[in-house]
Amino acid sequence: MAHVANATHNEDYLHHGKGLWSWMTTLDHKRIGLMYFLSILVFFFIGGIYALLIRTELIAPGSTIMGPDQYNKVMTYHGSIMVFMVIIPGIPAFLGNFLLPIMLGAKDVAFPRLNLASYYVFMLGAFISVTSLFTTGVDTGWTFYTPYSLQTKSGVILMVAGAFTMGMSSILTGLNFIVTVHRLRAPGMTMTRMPLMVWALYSTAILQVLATPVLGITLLLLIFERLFGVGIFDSTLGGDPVLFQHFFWFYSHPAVYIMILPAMGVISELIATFSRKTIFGYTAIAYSSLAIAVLSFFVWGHHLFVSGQSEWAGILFSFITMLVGVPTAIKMFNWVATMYRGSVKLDAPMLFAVGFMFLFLIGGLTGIMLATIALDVHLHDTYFVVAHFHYVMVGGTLMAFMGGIYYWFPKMFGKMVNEFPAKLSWFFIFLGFNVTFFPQFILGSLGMPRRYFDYLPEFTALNRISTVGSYLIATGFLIALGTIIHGLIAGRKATANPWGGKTLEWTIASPPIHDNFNKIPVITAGPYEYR
Ligand code: HEM
Ligand SMILES: [Cu+2]
Repeated sequence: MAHVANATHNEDYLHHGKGLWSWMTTLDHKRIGLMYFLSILVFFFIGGIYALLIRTELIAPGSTIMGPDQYNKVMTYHGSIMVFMVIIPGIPAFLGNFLLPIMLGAKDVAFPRLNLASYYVFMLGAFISVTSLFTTGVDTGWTFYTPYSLQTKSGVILMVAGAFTMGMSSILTGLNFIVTVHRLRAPGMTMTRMPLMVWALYSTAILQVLATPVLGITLLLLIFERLFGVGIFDSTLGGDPVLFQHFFWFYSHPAVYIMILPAMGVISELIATFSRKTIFGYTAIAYSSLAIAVLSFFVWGHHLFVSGQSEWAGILFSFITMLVGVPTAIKMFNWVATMYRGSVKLDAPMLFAVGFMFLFLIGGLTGIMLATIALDVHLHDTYFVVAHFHYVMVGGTLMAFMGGIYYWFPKMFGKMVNEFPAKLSWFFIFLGFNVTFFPQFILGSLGMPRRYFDYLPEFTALNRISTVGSYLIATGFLIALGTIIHGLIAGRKATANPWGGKTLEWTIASPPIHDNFNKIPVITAGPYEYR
């Protein structure tokens, strides 16, 4: 056995071990990353179908394709799938797993078995959540707010137990990444020589490990309360429903940074490579990731401005929330400064990076608006909020995710995708996104509430535009899917470094060998040495 393994060690990781079983039992971080990719892709298309159902219902006032009960469920599944099964695991578990060890000059993550276990725990959680579909369904929205989530007769327990389980997976991945960064860096790879993607994944991992347990406990309490009537959140039993909101957002605000920090890491890599320049303000970008991670623990109250918290608490949370704007702006300025006088090449990955900067800027600035208490009293729970968080999660995270996929695709599969359809997919996604979500800022400020299946007739025109936009986005993602499948089947062979990147993954073969490196590299300089 041993000599067979030795003989094949220089084979690329895709062919190192054959058959389904060798994939399902693999300890290779690269293969585990790809297994996440496939799963997340499936979830994303299911979540996307729910999105299209929502928007189609809202194409006209009154009931068009479903009734109010069904709408609430469709909206809940859309939100829960997209958050817990797509955007939280997306970049760290897929791109992170694939890249982190390679970027550090390591053969694998610190705990490969735990890494595979995390994948199965994630799938188990997803499975448990999905079984709730076979009950009467969940209609609470992805936030599971009490007291409604205690009263509604539906599969809340299953959905929540699934989210709890996926949370476990997220914690284990975070733990694995933290230890990997501290223990497995190649000789000479000091912390300040790590690629910015690694800094972002590291900051994210801290959040995953520290914040996710709070969600876990909260969801367990919710399950206990439903099963045994223990009286924690239910006021008729002496509990406090607002306590749930505090607990929930103590996790879920950091969770939005679990979604966006890795995206910022991807963007830093793309901007450096496609501007052919040493990244401007490396240290500032690296530490601003940590600063965002720390600050994100002290802002949760901005979700409770109108939930009856004290005025002082509101003012404090408002102030701290605005502080997050500082490290975020530091990143923005440094990216722009890197592009300035660089030889910028607008290949498909870079188009997504530029799209990210544009859309995330709008998402971020409208966040500052929402952090202003007086404005939030008006905008809370309106479509303004829906537009804001989609600009962050889709305009931000998903754009970076797509850019990252196109950028690292040649490394992963040893093949190129065609530039033209890749650019075309960007065009449809970018255009469709703005057509869908920009009108929602206007709808929200005019007072259209979110989470309703119906609206007043005067909101019809803007809603219709928004729905057409969602079909454009869907077209864009279908083109992207086709581009990727075509690349897999018929793509040109990729060289080791097709984009001229400078980080370690571009020094090894495409696709990499099973052990990543023939010889562990010795690092003598920073990650972006262009001249
Ligand atoms: C790409 C096309 C998408 C479209 C057209 C779309 C559309 C919508 C719509 C119409 C709603 C209902 C808003 C409301 O009534 O409150 C909604 C809710 C939501 N969406 Fe999306 N969405 C898309 C993608 C995503 C993605 C990628 C995410 C990932 C984070 C996401 C996360 C959410 C969340 C968390 C909610 C809130 C659900 C709730 O209130 O429980 N969406 N979306
Ligand atoms: Cu928040």
